[in-house]
Amino acid sequence: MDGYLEIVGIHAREILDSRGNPTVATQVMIKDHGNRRFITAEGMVPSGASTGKFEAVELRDKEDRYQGKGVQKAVNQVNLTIDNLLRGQNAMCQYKIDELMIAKDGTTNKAEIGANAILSVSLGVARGAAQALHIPFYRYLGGTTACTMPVPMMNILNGGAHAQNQLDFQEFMIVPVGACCFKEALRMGTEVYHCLRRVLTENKLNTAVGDEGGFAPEIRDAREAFDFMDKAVRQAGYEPGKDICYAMDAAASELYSEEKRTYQFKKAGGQERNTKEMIAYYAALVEDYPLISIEDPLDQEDWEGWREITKALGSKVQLVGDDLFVTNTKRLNQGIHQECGNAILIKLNQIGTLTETLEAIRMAKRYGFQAIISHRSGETEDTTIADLAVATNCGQIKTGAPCRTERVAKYNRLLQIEEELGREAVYPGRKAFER
Ligand code: 2PG
Ligand code: MG
Repeated sequence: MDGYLEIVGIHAREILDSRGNPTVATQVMIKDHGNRRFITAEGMVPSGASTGKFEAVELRDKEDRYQGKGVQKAVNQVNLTIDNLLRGQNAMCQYKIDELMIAKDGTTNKAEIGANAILSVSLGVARGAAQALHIPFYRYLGGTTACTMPVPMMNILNGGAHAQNQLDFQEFMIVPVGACCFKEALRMGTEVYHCLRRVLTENKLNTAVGDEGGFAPEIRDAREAFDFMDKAVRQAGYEPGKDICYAMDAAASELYSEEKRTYQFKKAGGQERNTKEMIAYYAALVEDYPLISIEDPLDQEDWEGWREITKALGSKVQLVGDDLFVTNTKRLNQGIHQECGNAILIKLNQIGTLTETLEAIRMAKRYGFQAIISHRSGETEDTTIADLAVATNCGQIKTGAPCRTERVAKYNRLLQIEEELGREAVYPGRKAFER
């Protein structure tokens, strides 16, 4: 039994995420036979607000408690079904463990056991194995080649479903491509963030923050957002386009009306744009600002529109499928073959297991797509995505503003990893966006 990391117990509980909504945390107990000791590790699951239609199912109780958002059913699935299923398994066999859970669930979207239940176990098992082997989590996941620090895409202006303002687009991010290392990138981004607060205050705008820590002022348009960002970047002593570039998440599925086949800018007053007009709008933004990445520019079912925008802008800008691909290799495969987008957003809970997440990243890389590791708008103190970004050498991470502990926890973990890697650490800067 030497070297066998036996799963001896799995226990989940209902905890709260950063929005005060229930989510699942699972502790996995492992018996390390070689060293005759027990290890406990935990996996926590995040939760989205602008969720894609094709994401794996997040099991919610839909009962009175917590306004229907309780996750007691998912907790019970872990404590009864999965505990029973996985006891005795070797925690180092991640693939097998994830396969067993997928098979037990039996649906294509994890609707039976719940992706939240399954993911909490998948992560807890992996973390436990890494702990037992005394190696950092990024090393366990990525092996000896894990050395690339991700370029952070820091969401400093929030709109859409993440804020109660009049901004329809969801996220405006700064990307410190000119930094020499992650630590400097974080400093630069954070300095800009503080300057932005000052710029907004000077303009008598609110500096309360949205779900991902970015400010949520009463602005209405992407151009207004980028103009304020330009000011903040310069005030911090940097040059837009050289030191700091921009990224946005339009989260356009949230704006799309299937009935009218147009995108509706309701928060800002009701303007409508069709697919062609949307593409022209983005093209003009790319001309006028150092915008290097646009996520979900179009609806999750508008494959034709995605083809068009990729043809029009794909050589100039990173086009990221979030709701379009939902970290799902089937959808990614379709996108690759139909030439829709050139990058995929990676969210563990969109698909529900570590194994499938790693498969999606591998597929993206094989076909020259970028992969961006991402948080959800509802987060916990779990820092798995920081390790995942380094492990996979993806080169990009999206984990919010340098504000709110559930966001900052990921940045702080990356600081720790960079220090640990020492001279081995690589910060790709602008190279992370090359295709
Ligand atoms: C997104 C995410 C994270 P949510 O759309 O990319 O920023 O938001 O978790 O609400 O889907
Ligand atoms: Mg998104």
